[in-house]
Amino acid sequence: MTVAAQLKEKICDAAAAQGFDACHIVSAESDAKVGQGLQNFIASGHHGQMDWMESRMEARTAPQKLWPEAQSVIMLGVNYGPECDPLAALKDDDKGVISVYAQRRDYHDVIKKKLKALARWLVDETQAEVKVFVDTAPVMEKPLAMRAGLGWQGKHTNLVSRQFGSWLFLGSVFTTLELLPDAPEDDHCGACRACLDICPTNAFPAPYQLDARRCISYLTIEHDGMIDRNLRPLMGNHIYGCDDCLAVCPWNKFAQISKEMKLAMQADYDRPDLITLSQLDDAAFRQFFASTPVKRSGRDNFIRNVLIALGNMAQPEAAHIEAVEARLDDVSDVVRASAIWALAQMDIAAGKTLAEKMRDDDSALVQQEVAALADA
Ligand code: B12
Ligand code: SF4
Ligand code: SF4
Repeated sequence: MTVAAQLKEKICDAAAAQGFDACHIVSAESDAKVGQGLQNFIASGHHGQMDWMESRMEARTAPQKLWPEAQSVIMLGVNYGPECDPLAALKDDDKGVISVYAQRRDYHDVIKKKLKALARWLVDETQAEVKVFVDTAPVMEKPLAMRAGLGWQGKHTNLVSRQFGSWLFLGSVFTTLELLPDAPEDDHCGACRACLDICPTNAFPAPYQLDARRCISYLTIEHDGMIDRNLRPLMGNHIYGCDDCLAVCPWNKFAQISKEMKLAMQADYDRPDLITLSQLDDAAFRQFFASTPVKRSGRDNFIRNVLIALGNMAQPEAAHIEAVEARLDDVSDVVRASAIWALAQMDIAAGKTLAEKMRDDDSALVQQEVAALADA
Protein backbone atom coordinates (compact mmCIF):
# COMPACT_ATOMS: atom_id res chain seq x y z
CA MET A 1 0.00 0.00 0.00
CA THR A 2 1.35 3.49 -0.88
CA VAL A 3 1.86 6.16 1.79
CA ALA A 4 -1.05 8.15 0.31
CA ALA A 5 -3.35 5.13 0.44
CA GLN A 6 -2.29 4.42 4.04
CA LEU A 7 -3.08 7.98 5.13
CA LYS A 8 -6.50 7.79 3.48
CA GLU A 9 -7.24 4.52 5.28
CA LYS A 10 -6.19 6.02 8.62
CA ILE A 11 -8.44 9.06 8.03
CA CYS A 12 -11.46 6.91 7.26
CA ASP A 13 -10.73 4.67 10.28
CA ALA A 14 -10.59 7.78 12.46
CA ALA A 15 -13.88 8.97 10.90
CA ALA A 16 -15.51 5.61 11.64
CA ALA A 17 -14.28 5.85 15.24
CA GLN A 18 -16.12 9.18 15.52
CA GLY A 19 -19.32 7.49 14.32
CA PHE A 20 -19.31 8.51 10.63
CA ASP A 21 -20.89 5.85 8.45
CA ALA A 22 -19.39 7.01 5.15
CA CYS A 23 -16.04 8.64 4.37
CA HIS A 24 -14.78 9.53 0.90
CA ILE A 25 -12.32 12.05 -0.51
CA VAL A 26 -12.57 14.57 -3.33
CA SER A 27 -10.23 17.24 -4.64
CA ALA A 28 -11.08 20.85 -3.73
CA GLU A 29 -11.06 21.97 -7.37
CA SER A 30 -14.15 23.44 -8.99
CA ASP A 31 -16.64 21.64 -11.20
CA ALA A 32 -18.03 24.04 -13.82
CA LYS A 33 -21.34 22.14 -14.14
CA VAL A 34 -22.14 22.67 -10.46
CA GLY A 35 -21.58 26.42 -10.64
CA GLN A 36 -23.80 26.61 -13.73
CA GLY A 37 -26.54 24.53 -12.01
CA LEU A 38 -26.51 26.86 -9.01
CA GLN A 39 -26.67 29.92 -11.26
CA ASN A 40 -29.66 28.44 -13.10
CA PHE A 41 -31.38 27.68 -9.78
CA ILE A 42 -30.94 31.27 -8.58
CA ALA A 43 -31.75 32.85 -11.96
CA SER A 44 -35.01 30.86 -12.09
CA GLY A 45 -35.91 32.21 -8.62
CA HIS A 46 -36.12 28.63 -7.31
CA HIS A 47 -34.47 29.66 -4.03
CA GLY A 48 -37.49 31.77 -2.95
CA GLN A 49 -36.69 33.79 0.19
CA MET A 50 -33.32 32.06 0.74
CA ASP A 51 -31.34 35.20 -0.19
CA TRP A 52 -28.26 33.85 1.58
CA MET A 53 -27.82 31.42 -1.33
CA GLU A 54 -27.51 34.31 -3.74
CA SER A 55 -25.31 36.55 -1.62
CA ARG A 56 -22.49 33.97 -1.30
CA MET A 57 -23.06 32.26 -4.63
CA GLU A 58 -19.46 32.52 -5.82
CA ALA A 59 -18.07 30.92 -2.62
CA ARG A 60 -20.56 28.06 -3.00
CA THR A 61 -19.45 27.04 -6.45
CA ALA A 62 -16.15 25.44 -5.34
CA PRO A 63 -14.28 24.65 -2.11
CA GLN A 64 -11.28 26.67 -3.31
CA LYS A 65 -13.51 29.74 -3.84
CA LEU A 66 -14.44 29.50 -0.15
CA TRP A 67 -10.90 28.70 1.03
CA PRO A 68 -8.19 29.06 -1.65
CA GLU A 69 -5.61 27.00 0.32
CA ALA A 70 -7.87 23.92 0.41
CA GLN A 71 -6.53 20.97 -1.61
CA SER A 72 -8.89 18.15 -0.60
CA VAL A 73 -12.27 17.65 1.01
CA ILE A 74 -13.09 14.69 3.24
CA MET A 75 -16.82 14.14 2.66
CA LEU A 76 -18.59 12.38 5.49
CA GLY A 77 -22.03 10.86 5.93
CA VAL A 78 -24.03 9.90 9.02
CA ASN A 79 -26.85 7.41 8.51
CA TYR A 80 -30.19 8.52 10.00
CA GLY A 81 -32.34 5.69 8.63
CA PRO A 82 -35.76 5.64 10.41
CA GLU A 83 -37.25 2.62 12.19
CA CYS A 84 -40.54 2.80 10.27
CA ASP A 85 -41.98 4.05 6.98
CA PRO A 86 -42.38 7.86 7.19
CA LEU A 87 -45.21 7.74 4.62
CA ALA A 88 -47.48 5.82 7.04
CA ALA A 89 -47.90 8.90 9.28
CA LEU A 90 -49.55 10.87 6.47
CA LYS A 91 -52.77 8.90 6.96
CA ASP A 92 -53.38 10.12 10.55
CA ASP A 93 -54.63 13.56 9.60
CA ASP A 94 -55.42 14.69 13.16
CA LYS A 95 -51.69 14.35 13.89
CA GLY A 96 -48.84 16.42 12.50
CA VAL A 97 -45.96 14.92 10.54
CA ILE A 98 -42.49 16.14 11.45
CA SER A 99 -39.83 14.97 9.00
CA VAL A 100 -37.52 12.17 10.10
CA TYR A 101 -34.44 14.36 10.52
CA ALA A 102 -36.27 16.83 12.75
CA GLN A 103 -37.62 14.18 15.14
CA ARG A 104 -34.05 13.77 16.33
CA ARG A 105 -31.55 15.93 18.19
CA ASP A 106 -30.33 18.75 15.97
CA TYR A 107 -27.88 17.06 13.59
CA HIS A 108 -25.94 20.30 13.18
CA ASP A 109 -24.78 20.03 16.81
CA VAL A 110 -24.13 16.28 16.74
CA ILE A 111 -22.21 16.28 13.45
CA LYS A 112 -20.24 19.47 14.15
CA LYS A 113 -18.79 17.85 17.29
CA LYS A 114 -17.77 14.75 15.34
CA LEU A 115 -16.23 16.86 12.55
CA LYS A 116 -14.22 18.92 15.03
CA ALA A 117 -12.91 15.80 16.75
CA LEU A 118 -11.87 14.30 13.41
CA ALA A 119 -10.24 17.59 12.35
CA ARG A 120 -8.28 17.79 15.64
CA TRP A 121 -7.03 14.26 15.09
CA LEU A 122 -5.95 15.13 11.53
CA VAL A 123 -4.05 18.24 12.66
CA ASP A 124 -2.23 16.23 15.37
CA GLU A 125 -1.40 13.53 12.85
CA THR A 126 -0.28 15.70 9.91
CA GLN A 127 0.03 19.37 11.05
CA ALA A 128 -2.14 20.27 8.05
CA GLU A 129 -4.68 23.10 8.17
CA VAL A 130 -8.38 22.18 8.35
CA LYS A 131 -11.86 23.72 8.36
CA VAL A 132 -15.11 21.89 9.09
CA PHE A 133 -18.58 22.50 7.62
CA VAL A 134 -22.06 21.12 8.01
CA ASP A 135 -25.13 22.40 6.19
CA THR A 136 -25.11 26.12 6.91
CA ALA A 137 -21.81 27.14 5.24
CA PRO A 138 -21.61 28.13 1.55
CA VAL A 139 -20.62 24.60 0.50
CA MET A 140 -22.57 22.54 -2.03
CA GLU A 141 -22.48 19.32 -0.11
CA LYS A 142 -24.49 17.08 -2.45
CA PRO A 143 -22.46 17.57 -5.66
CA LEU A 144 -19.24 17.28 -3.62
CA ALA A 145 -20.45 14.05 -2.01
CA MET A 146 -21.37 12.67 -5.44
CA ARG A 147 -17.94 13.52 -6.82
CA ALA A 148 -16.40 11.88 -3.73
CA GLY A 149 -18.38 8.68 -4.42
CA LEU A 150 -20.73 8.70 -1.38
CA GLY A 151 -23.73 8.34 -3.65
CA TRP A 152 -25.44 10.14 -6.53
CA GLN A 153 -27.87 13.04 -6.75
CA GLY A 154 -31.20 11.41 -7.51
CA LYS A 155 -33.96 12.95 -9.59
CA HIS A 156 -35.24 14.59 -6.34
CA THR A 157 -31.77 16.27 -6.14
CA ASN A 158 -30.80 14.65 -2.83
CA LEU A 159 -27.89 12.27 -2.47
CA VAL A 160 -28.87 8.58 -2.64
CA SER A 161 -26.49 5.97 -1.28
CA ARG A 162 -26.37 2.34 -2.38
CA GLN A 163 -25.69 1.46 1.25
CA PHE A 164 -27.99 3.83 3.14
CA GLY A 165 -30.67 4.83 0.62
CA SER A 166 -31.98 8.37 1.17
CA TRP A 167 -30.94 8.75 4.79
CA LEU A 168 -27.48 10.30 5.01
CA PHE A 169 -26.61 13.60 6.64
CA LEU A 170 -23.57 15.19 5.02
CA GLY A 171 -20.63 17.12 6.47
CA SER A 172 -17.10 17.92 5.36
CA VAL A 173 -13.53 18.55 6.48
CA PHE A 174 -11.58 20.83 4.11
CA THR A 175 -7.82 20.43 4.33
CA THR A 176 -4.59 21.73 2.82
CA LEU A 177 -3.43 18.11 2.41
CA GLU A 178 -3.33 16.60 -1.05
CA LEU A 179 -5.20 13.36 -0.45
CA LEU A 180 -5.93 10.49 -2.81
CA PRO A 181 -9.39 11.17 -4.30
CA ASP A 182 -12.09 8.50 -4.67
CA ALA A 183 -13.95 7.81 -7.90
CA PRO A 184 -17.33 9.57 -8.33
CA GLU A 185 -20.54 7.53 -8.02
CA ASP A 186 -22.67 6.91 -11.13
CA ASP A 187 -26.35 7.79 -11.38
CA HIS A 188 -28.48 4.71 -10.63
CA CYS A 189 -31.97 6.25 -11.06
CA GLY A 190 -32.52 4.67 -14.47
CA ALA A 191 -36.13 4.95 -15.69
CA CYS A 192 -37.53 5.34 -12.16
CA ARG A 193 -39.48 8.53 -11.39
CA ALA A 194 -41.15 7.56 -8.11
CA CYS A 195 -39.87 10.65 -6.25
CA LEU A 196 -41.10 13.00 -8.98
CA ASP A 197 -44.56 11.43 -9.07
CA ILE A 198 -45.18 11.34 -5.31
CA CYS A 199 -44.40 15.02 -4.68
CA PRO A 200 -47.66 16.53 -3.34
CA THR A 201 -46.89 20.04 -4.61
CA ASN A 202 -45.32 19.20 -7.95
CA ALA A 203 -42.07 20.87 -6.92
CA PHE A 204 -39.88 19.39 -9.66
CA PRO A 205 -39.99 21.44 -12.90
CA ALA A 206 -37.79 18.69 -14.40
CA PRO A 207 -35.89 15.65 -13.10
CA TYR A 208 -32.82 16.74 -11.07
CA GLN A 209 -34.25 20.24 -10.53
CA LEU A 210 -36.22 21.49 -7.56
CA ASP A 211 -38.27 24.67 -7.33
CA ALA A 212 -37.90 25.23 -3.60
CA ARG A 213 -40.79 27.71 -3.64
CA ARG A 214 -43.19 24.78 -4.10
CA CYS A 215 -41.38 22.33 -1.79
CA ILE A 216 -43.13 21.63 1.54
CA SER A 217 -39.76 21.41 3.24
CA TYR A 218 -38.97 24.99 2.19
CA LEU A 219 -42.51 26.23 2.88
CA THR A 220 -42.70 24.82 6.41
CA ILE A 221 -39.10 25.56 7.49
CA GLU A 222 -37.62 28.45 5.53
CA HIS A 223 -40.53 30.49 4.21
CA ASP A 224 -41.52 33.37 6.45
CA GLY A 225 -45.11 34.65 6.47
CA MET A 226 -48.17 33.43 4.62
CA ILE A 227 -47.93 30.41 2.32
CA ASP A 228 -49.37 30.57 -1.21
CA ARG A 229 -53.11 29.79 -1.00
CA ASN A 230 -52.90 27.28 -3.86
CA LEU A 231 -50.22 25.26 -2.09
CA ARG A 232 -51.85 25.09 1.36
CA PRO A 233 -54.38 22.33 0.52
CA LEU A 234 -51.55 20.22 -0.96
CA MET A 235 -49.50 20.25 2.24
CA GLY A 236 -51.70 17.73 4.06
CA ASN A 237 -50.50 17.18 7.63
CA HIS A 238 -46.82 17.99 6.99
CA ILE A 239 -45.94 20.51 9.69
CA TYR A 240 -42.13 20.57 9.55
CA GLY A 241 -40.16 19.39 6.52
CA CYS A 242 -41.17 16.61 4.14
CA ASP A 243 -39.74 13.19 3.37
CA ASP A 244 -42.16 11.95 0.70
CA CYS A 245 -39.67 11.96 -2.19
CA LEU A 246 -36.97 10.44 0.00
CA ALA A 247 -39.17 7.75 1.54
CA VAL A 248 -40.52 6.43 -1.77
CA CYS A 249 -37.08 5.75 -3.27
CA PRO A 250 -36.58 2.06 -4.09
CA TRP A 251 -32.94 2.28 -2.99
CA ASN A 252 -34.20 2.45 0.60
CA LYS A 253 -34.50 -1.31 0.51
CA PHE A 254 -30.79 -1.25 1.31
CA ALA A 255 -31.23 1.37 4.06
CA GLN A 256 -30.19 0.56 7.60
CA ILE A 257 -31.62 1.84 10.88
CA SER A 258 -29.42 4.60 12.34
CA LYS A 259 -26.96 3.33 14.97
CA GLU A 260 -26.09 6.80 16.24
CA MET A 261 -27.65 6.97 19.72
CA LYS A 262 -27.30 10.78 19.85
CA LEU A 263 -29.57 10.94 16.79
CA ALA A 264 -32.24 8.55 18.15
CA MET A 265 -35.86 9.33 17.23
CA GLN A 266 -37.68 11.05 20.11
CA ALA A 267 -41.18 9.71 20.79
CA ASP A 268 -42.71 13.16 21.56
CA TYR A 269 -42.24 14.21 17.95
CA ASP A 270 -43.77 11.17 16.28
CA ARG A 271 -47.26 12.23 15.10
CA PRO A 272 -47.89 14.95 17.72
CA ASP A 273 -51.50 15.96 18.30
CA LEU A 274 -52.43 19.02 16.21
CA ILE A 275 -54.73 20.52 18.86
CA THR A 276 -52.00 20.40 21.52
CA LEU A 277 -49.45 21.94 19.16
CA SER A 278 -51.81 24.75 18.15
CA GLN A 279 -51.90 25.87 21.80
CA LEU A 280 -48.13 26.39 22.19
CA ASP A 281 -47.11 29.94 22.98
CA ASP A 282 -43.58 31.15 22.28
CA ALA A 283 -42.06 29.90 25.56
CA ALA A 284 -43.81 26.51 25.36
CA PHE A 285 -42.77 26.11 21.71
CA ARG A 286 -39.11 26.79 22.52
CA GLN A 287 -39.20 24.42 25.46
CA PHE A 288 -40.95 21.59 23.60
CA PHE A 289 -38.60 21.73 20.61
CA ALA A 290 -35.43 22.89 22.42
CA SER A 291 -33.21 19.99 21.35
CA THR A 292 -34.52 19.60 17.79
CA PRO A 293 -34.10 21.57 14.54
CA VAL A 294 -37.82 22.52 14.69
CA LYS A 295 -37.03 25.52 16.89
CA ARG A 296 -35.42 27.11 13.81
CA SER A 297 -38.74 27.92 12.12
CA GLY A 298 -39.89 30.08 15.05
CA ARG A 299 -43.21 29.70 16.86
CA ASP A 300 -45.44 31.80 14.59
CA ASN A 301 -44.49 30.07 11.35
CA PHE A 302 -44.76 26.70 13.07
CA ILE A 303 -48.29 27.41 14.35
CA ARG A 304 -49.13 28.59 10.79
CA ASN A 305 -48.11 25.11 9.59
CA VAL A 306 -50.21 23.43 12.28
CA LEU A 307 -53.26 25.51 11.33
CA ILE A 308 -52.83 24.55 7.67
CA ALA A 309 -52.73 20.89 8.71
CA LEU A 310 -55.91 21.37 10.79
CA GLY A 311 -57.55 23.05 7.81
CA ASN A 312 -56.63 20.06 5.66
CA MET A 313 -58.33 17.48 7.91
CA ALA A 314 -60.94 15.45 6.03
CA GLN A 315 -63.39 15.20 8.96
CA PRO A 316 -62.55 17.69 11.68
CA GLU A 317 -64.40 17.36 14.98
CA ALA A 318 -65.77 20.23 17.10
CA ALA A 319 -62.56 20.26 19.20
CA HIS A 320 -60.43 20.86 16.09
CA ILE A 321 -62.63 23.74 14.97
CA GLU A 322 -62.48 25.25 18.49
CA ALA A 323 -58.68 24.97 18.51
CA VAL A 324 -58.53 26.97 15.28
CA GLU A 325 -61.06 29.56 16.51
CA ALA A 326 -58.89 30.13 19.58
CA ARG A 327 -56.05 31.29 17.30
CA LEU A 328 -58.18 34.12 15.85
CA ASP A 329 -57.06 36.14 18.90
CA ASP A 330 -53.40 35.22 18.59
CA VAL A 331 -50.72 37.89 18.99
CA SER A 332 -49.20 36.96 15.60
CA ASP A 333 -50.90 38.21 12.45
CA VAL A 334 -49.58 35.24 10.43
CA VAL A 335 -51.30 32.95 12.93
CA ARG A 336 -54.58 34.91 12.90
CA ALA A 337 -54.60 35.00 9.09
CA SER A 338 -53.83 31.26 8.86
CA ALA A 339 -56.62 30.54 11.34
CA ILE A 340 -59.13 32.32 9.10
CA TRP A 341 -58.10 30.14 6.17
CA ALA A 342 -58.17 26.94 8.23
CA LEU A 343 -61.59 27.70 9.64
CA ALA A 344 -63.05 28.29 6.21
CA GLN A 345 -61.55 25.01 5.01
CA MET A 346 -63.16 23.16 7.92
CA ASP A 347 -66.49 24.91 7.83
CA ILE A 348 -66.95 27.49 5.09
CA ALA A 349 -70.03 29.12 6.67
CA ALA A 350 -68.36 29.54 10.09
CA GLY A 351 -65.25 30.83 8.34
CA LYS A 352 -67.21 33.51 6.50
CA THR A 353 -69.05 34.62 9.63
CA LEU A 354 -65.88 34.86 11.66
CA ALA A 355 -63.99 36.57 8.86
CA GLU A 356 -66.71 39.22 9.03
CA LYS A 357 -65.82 39.74 12.71
CA MET A 358 -62.15 40.14 11.78
CA ARG A 359 -62.84 43.18 9.60
CA ASP A 360 -61.52 45.50 12.33
CA ASP A 361 -58.20 43.70 12.56
CA ASP A 362 -55.60 46.17 11.27
CA SER A 363 -53.20 43.55 9.91
CA ALA A 364 -52.81 43.54 6.11
CA LEU A 365 -52.26 39.76 6.19
CA VAL A 366 -55.54 39.20 8.02
CA GLN A 367 -57.41 41.51 5.65
CA GLN A 368 -56.03 39.61 2.64
CA GLU A 369 -57.52 36.40 4.03
CA VAL A 370 -60.83 38.12 4.81
CA ALA A 371 -60.97 39.47 1.24
CA ALA A 372 -60.10 36.07 -0.24
CA LEU A 373 -62.98 34.52 1.70
CA ALA A 374 -65.41 37.15 0.48
CA ASP A 375 -64.38 36.32 -3.10
CA ALA A 376 -64.72 32.55 -2.55
C1 B12 B 1 -30.88 24.98 0.49
C2 B12 B 1 -31.12 23.60 1.05
C3 B12 B 1 -32.43 23.12 1.04
C4 B12 B 1 -33.55 23.84 0.29
C5 B12 B 1 -33.36 23.60 -1.23
C6 B12 B 1 -33.15 22.11 -1.55
C7 B12 B 1 -32.32 21.83 -2.77
N1 B12 B 1 -32.65 20.74 -3.44
O1 B12 B 1 -31.38 22.56 -3.08
C8 B12 B 1 -34.82 23.19 0.92
C9 B12 B 1 -35.27 24.04 2.10
C10 B12 B 1 -35.99 22.97 -0.01
C11 B12 B 1 -34.23 21.88 1.46
C12 B12 B 1 -34.99 20.75 1.69
C13 B12 B 1 -34.48 19.55 2.15
N2 B12 B 1 -33.22 19.33 2.59
CO1 B12 B 1 -31.79 20.62 2.42
N3 B12 B 1 -30.24 21.69 2.16
C14 B12 B 1 -30.05 22.84 1.57
C15 B12 B 1 -28.57 23.21 1.59
C16 B12 B 1 -28.33 24.22 2.74
C17 B12 B 1 -28.01 23.78 0.29
C18 B12 B 1 -28.39 22.95 -0.96
C19 B12 B 1 -28.01 23.65 -2.22
O2 B12 B 1 -26.88 24.06 -2.39
N4 B12 B 1 -28.99 23.82 -3.15
C20 B12 B 1 -28.80 24.53 -4.39
C21 B12 B 1 -29.10 23.68 -5.59
C22 B12 B 1 -28.88 24.50 -6.85
O3 B12 B 1 -28.18 22.61 -5.58
P1 B12 B 1 -28.54 21.14 -6.01
O4 B12 B 1 -29.78 20.71 -5.31
O5 B12 B 1 -27.31 20.33 -5.81
O6 B12 B 1 -28.87 21.33 -7.56
C23 B12 B 1 -28.08 20.80 -8.59
C24 B12 B 1 -28.98 20.29 -9.71
O7 B12 B 1 -30.27 20.02 -9.23
C25 B12 B 1 -28.91 21.36 -10.76
N5 B12 B 1 -30.00 22.37 -10.78
C26 B12 B 1 -30.70 22.88 -9.74
N6 B12 B 1 -31.58 23.78 -10.15
C27 B12 B 1 -31.48 23.87 -11.49
C28 B12 B 1 -32.19 24.65 -12.40
C29 B12 B 1 -31.90 24.52 -13.77
C30 B12 B 1 -32.68 25.36 -14.74
C31 B12 B 1 -30.86 23.61 -14.19
C32 B12 B 1 -30.53 23.46 -15.64
C33 B12 B 1 -30.15 22.84 -13.25
C34 B12 B 1 -30.47 22.96 -11.91
O8 B12 B 1 -27.70 22.04 -10.54
C35 B12 B 1 -27.31 21.97 -9.18
C36 B12 B 1 -25.82 21.85 -9.11
O9 B12 B 1 -25.34 20.66 -9.63
C37 B12 B 1 -27.90 21.81 1.89
C38 B12 B 1 -26.63 21.85 2.72
C39 B12 B 1 -25.45 22.28 1.88
N7 B12 B 1 -24.69 23.22 2.39
O10 B12 B 1 -25.25 21.76 0.79
C40 B12 B 1 -29.04 21.04 2.63
C41 B12 B 1 -29.19 19.56 2.33
C42 B12 B 1 -29.15 19.39 0.83
N8 B12 B 1 -30.56 19.27 2.77
C43 B12 B 1 -30.71 18.09 3.26
C44 B12 B 1 -31.95 17.52 3.64
C45 B12 B 1 -31.90 16.26 4.50
C46 B12 B 1 -33.15 18.11 3.21
C47 B12 B 1 -34.58 17.52 3.33
C48 B12 B 1 -34.66 16.03 3.12
C49 B12 B 1 -35.13 17.91 4.73
C50 B12 B 1 -36.58 17.48 4.98
N9 B12 B 1 -36.83 16.24 5.33
O11 B12 B 1 -37.46 18.30 4.88
C51 B12 B 1 -35.33 18.31 2.21
C52 B12 B 1 -35.30 17.59 0.85
C53 B12 B 1 -36.00 18.34 -0.25
C54 B12 B 1 -35.45 18.01 -1.64
N10 B12 B 1 -36.16 17.23 -2.43
O12 B12 B 1 -34.35 18.48 -1.99
C55 B12 B 1 -29.38 17.33 3.30
C56 B12 B 1 -29.38 16.29 2.17
C57 B12 B 1 -28.60 15.04 2.48
C58 B12 B 1 -28.57 14.13 1.29
N11 B12 B 1 -28.47 12.85 1.53
O13 B12 B 1 -28.64 14.58 0.16
C59 B12 B 1 -28.33 18.50 3.11
C60 B12 B 1 -27.09 18.13 2.33
C61 B12 B 1 -27.96 18.97 4.54
C62 B12 B 1 -26.95 18.03 5.21
N12 B12 B 1 -25.81 18.57 5.61
O14 B12 B 1 -27.15 16.86 5.38
N13 B12 B 1 -32.87 21.96 1.61
S1 SF4 C 1 -39.61 17.23 0.10
FE1 SF4 C 1 -41.82 16.85 -0.30
S2 SF4 C 1 -42.58 18.73 -1.26
FE2 SF4 C 1 -40.31 18.81 -1.32
S3 SF4 C 1 -39.80 17.96 -3.29
FE3 SF4 C 1 -39.77 16.21 -1.87
S4 SF4 C 1 -41.88 15.38 -1.97
FE4 SF4 C 1 -41.94 17.40 -2.90
S1 SF4 D 1 -37.04 7.51 -6.37
FE1 SF4 D 1 -36.19 6.71 -8.29
S2 SF4 D 1 -35.76 8.56 -9.52
FE2 SF4 D 1 -36.01 9.22 -7.40
S3 SF4 D 1 -33.96 9.23 -6.53
FE3 SF4 D 1 -34.81 7.21 -6.06
S4 SF4 D 1 -34.16 5.92 -7.81
FE4 SF4 D 1 -33.86 8.04 -8.43
